[in-house]
Amino acid sequence: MSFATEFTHAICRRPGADVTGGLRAVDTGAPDPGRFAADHAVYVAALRDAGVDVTVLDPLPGFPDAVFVEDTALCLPRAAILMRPGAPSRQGEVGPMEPALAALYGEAMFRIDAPARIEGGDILVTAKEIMVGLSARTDAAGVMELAQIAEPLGHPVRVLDTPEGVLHFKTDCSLVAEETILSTPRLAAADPFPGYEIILTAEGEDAAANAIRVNSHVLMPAGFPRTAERLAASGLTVVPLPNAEAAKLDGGMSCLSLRLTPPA
Ligand code: CIR
Repeated sequence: MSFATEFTHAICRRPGADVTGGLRAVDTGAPDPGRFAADHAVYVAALRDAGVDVTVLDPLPGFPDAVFVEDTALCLPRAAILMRPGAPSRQGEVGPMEPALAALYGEAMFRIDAPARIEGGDILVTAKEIMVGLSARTDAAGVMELAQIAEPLGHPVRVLDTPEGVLHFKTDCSLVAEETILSTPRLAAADPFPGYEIILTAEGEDAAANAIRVNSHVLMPAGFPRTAERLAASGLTVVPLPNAEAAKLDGGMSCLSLRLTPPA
């Protein structure tokens, strides 16, 4: 196991009442703040069950998407990198994340500067590389700045494409074991993961692709039984979690936390 699958800490932020105004590609109705808060509590409990110490931040009024903390930073073993979200309404979420990260990383913090744009949801970290998907939220300048910071820290950066119409690269894939990626068929079609074992989401279950490996558990959205079976058949311990409210805002398992092990 490596830093890509093993973590001691996580940071989450509770959804606020204004989560109803979160960004969404297709409007299937606003999430219910009470149900979202209940799902979030279950998610935090699952992280704790997986063995991580979770910092839960208060809601951030005025930022309806602030519950999706993953997009604000990238946490590596030796440093945290503050992102610069491509969604203008989300750029103000980064500053308020800084103190929580500084408490764990001290001075080992970097930031992506304007005008580059990059969101954590487009970044898949494995032990041997960092993959970044270009998307409507992440541009080439963002990838270049990330590479300038991450490569000297020992993480080669590889740029890929996010499938057309998909919010983030990791909407369609997850690292579920050291060298095993869960992917939608539409992303895997371009053979973007040479050298990795691939588990495909089952037909009609693309929305199961955003899962997270946390220590010995794989947290995935509930409601995708055939993909869950495929993961279990590979020997993985699957924890299905309610995600209906976050899904209304195109959010999934990875978006709801920053997972990390602070530098010693
Ligand atoms: C957004 O559109 O930015 C939010 N409604 C969803 C962000 C999901 N984040 C993620 O996949 N990392």
